[in-house]
Formats: sequence, C-alpha cells, structure tokens
Amino acid sequence: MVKSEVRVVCAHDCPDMCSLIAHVEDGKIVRVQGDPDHPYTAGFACGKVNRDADLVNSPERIKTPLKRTGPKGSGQFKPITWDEALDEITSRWKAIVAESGPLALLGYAYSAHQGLMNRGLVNGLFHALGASRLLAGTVCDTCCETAWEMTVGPIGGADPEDVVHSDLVISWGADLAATNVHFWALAEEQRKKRGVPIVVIDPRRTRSAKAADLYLPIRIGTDAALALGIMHILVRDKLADRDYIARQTLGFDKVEREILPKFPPQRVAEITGLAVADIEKLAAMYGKARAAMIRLGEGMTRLTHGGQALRTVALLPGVSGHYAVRGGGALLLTAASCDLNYAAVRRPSGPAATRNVNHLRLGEELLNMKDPPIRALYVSANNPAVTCPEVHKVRKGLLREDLFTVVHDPFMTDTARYADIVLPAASYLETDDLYRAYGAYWMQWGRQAARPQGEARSNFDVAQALARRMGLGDRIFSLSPQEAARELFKGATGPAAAADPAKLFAGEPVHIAHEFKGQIFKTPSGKLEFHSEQLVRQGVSPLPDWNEDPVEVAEAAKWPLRLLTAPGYFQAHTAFSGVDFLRRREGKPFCVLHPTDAGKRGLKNGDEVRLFNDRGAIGLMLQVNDDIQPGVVLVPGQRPTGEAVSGTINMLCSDRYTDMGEGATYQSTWLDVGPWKSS
Ligand SMILES: Nc1nc2c(c(=O)[nH]1)N[C@H]1C(S)=C(S)[C@@H](COP(=O)(O)OP(=O)(O)OC[C@H]3O[C@@H](n4cnc5c(=O)[nH]c(N)nc54)[C@H](O)[C@@H]3O)O[C@H]1N2
Ligand SMILES: Nc1nc2c(c(=O)[nH]1)N[C@H]1C(S)=C(S)[C@@H](COP(=O)(O)OP(=O)(O)OC[C@H]3O[C@@H](n4cnc5c(=O)[nH]c(N)nc54)[C@H](O)[C@@H]3O)O[C@H]1N2
Ligand code: SF4
Ligand SMILES: [Mo]
Repeated sequence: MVKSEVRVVCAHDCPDMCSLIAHVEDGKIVRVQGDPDHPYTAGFACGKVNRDADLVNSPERIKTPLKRTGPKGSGQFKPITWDEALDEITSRWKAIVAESGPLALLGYAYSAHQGLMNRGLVNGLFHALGASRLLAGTVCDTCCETAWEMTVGPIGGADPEDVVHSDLVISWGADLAATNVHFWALAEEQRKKRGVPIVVIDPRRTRSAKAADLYLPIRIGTDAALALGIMHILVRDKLADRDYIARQTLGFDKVEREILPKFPPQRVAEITGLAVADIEKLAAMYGKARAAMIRLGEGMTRLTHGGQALRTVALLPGVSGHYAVRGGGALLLTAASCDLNYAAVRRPSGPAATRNVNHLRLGEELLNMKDPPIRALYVSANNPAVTCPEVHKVRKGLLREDLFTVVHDPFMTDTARYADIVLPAASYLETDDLYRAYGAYWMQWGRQAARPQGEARSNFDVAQALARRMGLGDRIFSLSPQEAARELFKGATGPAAAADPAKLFAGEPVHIAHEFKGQIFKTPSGKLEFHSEQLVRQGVSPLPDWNEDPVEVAEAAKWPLRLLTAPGYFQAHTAFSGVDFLRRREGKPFCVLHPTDAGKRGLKNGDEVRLFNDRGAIGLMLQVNDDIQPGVVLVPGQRPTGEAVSGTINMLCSDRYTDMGEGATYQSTWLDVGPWKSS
C-alpha cells in the first residue's frame, strides 16, 4: 500500500482557511486532519471537515456528465461524455449569442470553493464572453461589506491573532464557536491565561453565548440602538477618547449633537429588550478597556436596516480610541487588505460593464428580465434552488422551457435537478489552488491530494475548456493553475506581493498581515466616517441612527413570529449535505420555538410543524427551548427539500434589499407556526 500525507488548504466558505493534512492511501483520501504546523489554525479542523474524507468519497457524488431525459425538474438524466456535454453547451451558447447577444447568458458562481482560481476563473469566463454580470455575494456579505466600506473603507479590520493583546473580546452578531472556531479558541485561551472577558451579543443563546462572561440577548435588528446607547454613556461618563476622535474621525460632533441625545440607556433598553444594568455594564467594560476587540458578525445585517446596524457598531472603536491600539478595534473581514491582481483571473477581457443581475434576485430576473431575457444559465458552486430567497420564483424560472441550464456540482442538488446538463465537479481536495483567508491574514497554496472521483473536473478546468470552445483567446485560459496563480502577483502590492514564490508554491502558509500602525481608514476623507457623504449620494442617512422599518412594522402587525436565521453547526448551507454522518448529526431540518410560543400553539418538542406566511408554507421538525426569545422562530441553515418534512426556508423569505449593498433580508420575514397535520 502506498501511503502519503499531503498538505492542503480547506476551501469551504469559512473565515479561518485551515491548513490541513490529507492522508492518502493508494490514491484514496482516507482522512483529513488539522495541520499542526499552521500558527493560527493550529492543528485542528472543525467537526464538519474532520469528515471530509466522507465528502470526497461520498457514494452520492455525480460520476459523469449527465443530460436531461425527463421533464425539467424531474431529476431524470442519462450519462454522456465530456466531449458531448461541452459540445452541446457551447453550440447552444453560440446559437443564443448569435440570436440574442451575449447578455442572454448568465454565469452564476459563488463561494463554495474559496480557491482564487476555481472561484475566479468561472467569473473570468463570463466576463470575457460579455455576458450579463452577476452581482455576486448579495445573498451573503455585500450588506456588511458595504457598511464597513462606507465607514472604515475597503480595507481589512483587526488581525484576529492580535487578540493576544486584547483585554476584552466582544462577539457581536457572530456565533464564533460555530463559524470562526480558531478565533474562538484563541479568545478562550486569553480568558484562561489572562482573564480576558468575552462578551456575546446575540438574540439567541448560542454555544458561544453559553460560554461567555457576559451575554446580552438583544432583540433582532436593534444593534444600532445598542451601539448608540454605549456611545451615549461613553460621552456621559467622559470615557470617549477626544484626542482620537479629533485626529482620526469625521463628523462625530454631529452624532453627539443630533443622534446621541435620542439614545439614553432607558430608551435603548426599551428598543433592544436588554436590561439597563446590562447596557451600563457593557458600556463601562468597553469604556475602561485598553484594547477591546469587537468581532463583527454578519448576523445583524441580514435584515432591512442591516447596513446601518453594522456601520454603527463599527464606529464604536472610534469613540473609545481602540482602533489605535493593537488588540483593539474591530474585525469583520480581512480580504480587502490582500492586494493581488485579481483582474488577471476574474476579468481577463470583456466589456467594463454589461447588465447586472443581483445574486439574490435570480428568480425575479429569470422570470422577468427582457431585451434580452436570460436564455442560458450556468450555475457553479451555488445551490440557488435552496439558498436564494424567493425560492418559489427561482424554481419557476428554472422550469422555463426556453432556458438552457447547466449545473456544475459534485452532487445532485435541488438546483441540478432542474438542469439540462449536469457536470460532475471535483472537490477542493482534488484540485490545485491558491487561497487567502477572509477572516485572518494568511495565504497558502493547496495541492491536489487525489485524482478526482469518477470523471469529475475542477471549476478551473471546465472554465478553460468552455472558453477554448467558445473561441476565447485570453492566455489565462491555457495556463496551468500554478501558472495562473502567478499572474495574480503581477502588479500586486503589500505583504502578499512580497511572498517568496518558492516557499508559497511548496505549500508553506504565508503571513500577509500589514505591520500594525493602528487601523487604516480608506474612506474618501482618510478618516473613520461618522458622517458619510458617500451614503448621502446613495440616499441613505449619512449619520448612524436607529429607526423602525415601516415594512417590517406592517409585517409584524400581521404575523406573530419573526424569523431568525443562523448557520448550522454540521451543515454549512447545503455544501455538506452529501455526507450522511453530518446530516444525521445536524438532524432532520428543524426550527426552534420558545416554550411560551410552543405552548400557546399546543406544540411540543419533536412535532412536525408547519411554518407559513403570505409566500407559502413549509414543514420542519420542532425543537422547543428557551435559547431563543419569545416571538422568534429560529431556522438554522438552509437544507435541501428532500431532507425536510416539506420545502425549504427560503420559500418564506422575500428578495427585498438591505439599506446598503443590496443584500438579503432573510430576517425581515414574519410568519406563524402551527401543527403540520392540520394543513
Ligand atoms: N434563509 C437563508 N438563506 C441563506 C442564508 C441565511 O442565513 N438564511 N445565508 C446565505 C449565505 S451567507 C450564503 S454564503 C449562501 C450560500 O449558498 P450557496 O452559495 O448556494 O452555498 P452552498 O449551499 O454551500 O452550495 C454550494 C454548492 O456548491 C457545491 N460545491 C462545493 N464545492 C464545489 C466545487 O469545488 N465546485 C463546484 N462546481 N461546486 C462545488 C456544493 O455541493 C453545493 O451544492 O446562502 C445564503 N442563503
Ligand atoms: N458551521 C458553519 N460555518 C459557517 C457557515 C455555516 O453555514 N456553518 N457559513 C459560512 C458563511 S457563508 C458565512 S457568510 C459565515 C457567517 O458567519 P457570521 O455571519 O459572521 O456569523 P454567524 O456565526 O453566522 O452568526 C450569526 C449570528 O448572528 C445572530 N444574529 C441574528 N440576528 C442578529 C441581530 O439582529 N443582532 C445580533 N447582534 N445578532 C444577530 C444569530 O443568532 C447568529 O448567532 O459563516 C461561515 N461559516
Ligand atoms: S474551521 Fe473552517 S476553514 Fe477550518 S476546516 Fe472547518 S470549515 Fe474549513
Ligand atoms: Mo455566506
């Protein structure tokens, strides 16, 4: 037996970007474990990825290209060869382009493979073709990203490893024990070694909240009010850093005059549902800390006023002055500080602008876009028939007889069932790629550890094959993954540009943190912007504030429960649904109600229940516990329809936009829950 250990990089959509060791026996991956030699991810992988040998070797993987034989959506296919599949795809695309122009094509690819080649080159293909352009990520992080950019600028936040210098850690709208396990481990170590307190602000008593020194069960959508309340107290108690405010920030005087008087602790308590004593306690801890690090989550941004919430919290370290201190400040994302030449892969050629399609409005655009309508859709590393809001519309769009749909995925997903052609995708363990973390300052080359299962091919490989058949002559479509990765360094700046290619391509993790000189602001003023002219131009209030959203108020008057959505521990979206062990660990798709709400409805733990609103009804299992608040229904993750009693949660969520970044508003969903049987 030939045994080997290959150093690889986890490509799942996760801030940590673990370095991993794949154990290979006779060409088969038998085990995946954390790499002990990585300074940050430090030898352990999460509970999901410890099972990634099961993911690659899953009997549910698609082995060959498939062509539809039954009606759309029926899931009836026959195997075909790669040549047949690629010929059919490109001859259909060429005919569509000849009749309707390239705008009739849409590439729909997102983040399930985080590798810069396998993620980027699919976009590069459609960019070069001049197709309609996907505004990718609106289902996920464009709201928080835009809110951060309007406040701090397009630049990374605090280095999570600097938490060794922090004297207070605040996890604000993130369940770190689920979604950022290495930061969580490092923060807990600081608590054990140095007594650094951890505060968690979350409407749900998460694993992280249960382990926290102070837990604030905030009402959904009220974070801006809490942050303004803390600012109010900092000013009142003379804990604001006036020198820092004068030197590094813009517009605080207006906030102090016009906004803060509206947010005394008593009013903040009424809005947030928190006790005045807890608000005072948090403000005192924060104001007296020397270096408080706020880990900002995306949780608070998945609703109508989400941008305003994140922006307001991101302003807090400007009042305390903690942005100047190592171990202080705020961390949302880090990727914007890695200045590689991404255009080489993502935009090799093609028009500067075409026609935009918002990622979360896929259903709407498939049904209603005109001149020309979308006639060909290529989905890669994305499962919109489950993960996109208004799933009914998405599925209706995918049923269009005049739409030619190709899905590239390792598994037969709900989306793939609607395809005309399904292509088997290689997993990250079967591909070469370059990675840079989005929640830490690391970059690493990940080597292919095994040959792809069956006839599976990587995103990179398929994008190149399609490009060549479409007659695109750009060099990037004929380079190897490593040659293509080298293109990213041409014209790159900062620590990533200084990486030694010999070490990098040998698989060594490369640290890409800038030297710490305090948080840099890349806003138009070069300062932290309490007042934002950019927001004025977007028609959004330029100052941080908290107001009720009239649409939410109207919905709340109609329906008794608000949706709370959060990642699953063992099922990250749908990417692990091909692993039987993890499916069983997560359990059948479920929702959670507070005992009061369950009692009122005569429902008990383990019941099958019906969740419904104006958009439709779905069926899930019920768990009853007081980790969530009355008036809320928690639905963790998004799960395929086949696993649930019936349907999937995005059947109940609208495709309305957030206030900033045109992001998704899953949590601006109101509904009711009743017994399943009576429906
Ligand atoms: N209601 C509700 N909906 C949500 C959210 C929520 O909180 N609530 N969260 C949103 C967020 S944050 C996100 S990021 C999205 C995620 O939604 P999606 O981007 O759709 O993510 P996944 O479900 O992970 O699906 C990715 C698909 O990619 C496939 N895949 C994995 N690796 C590869 C590969 O290397 N190549 C190819 N071609 N395919 C691959 C997987 O098998 C899977 O079918 O969902 C969003 N939807
Ligand atoms: N295990 C696992 N890991 C994942 C994922 C996964 O699905 N599973 N998904 C990956 C992806 S694509 C993403 S985008 C990231 C997401 O990661 P993040 O968005 O950074 O944070 P989450 O851990 O999702 O935390 C969301 C938390 O916010 C809370 N929350 C909801 N509404 C509010 C609110 O109004 N205010 C406050 N303060 N809190 C609120 C929720 O209860 C939840 O605990 O995680 C990535 N990592
Ligand atoms: S913690 Fe994140 S990066 Fe690490 S193995 Fe798990 S999913 Fe991958
Ligand atoms: Mo996401």
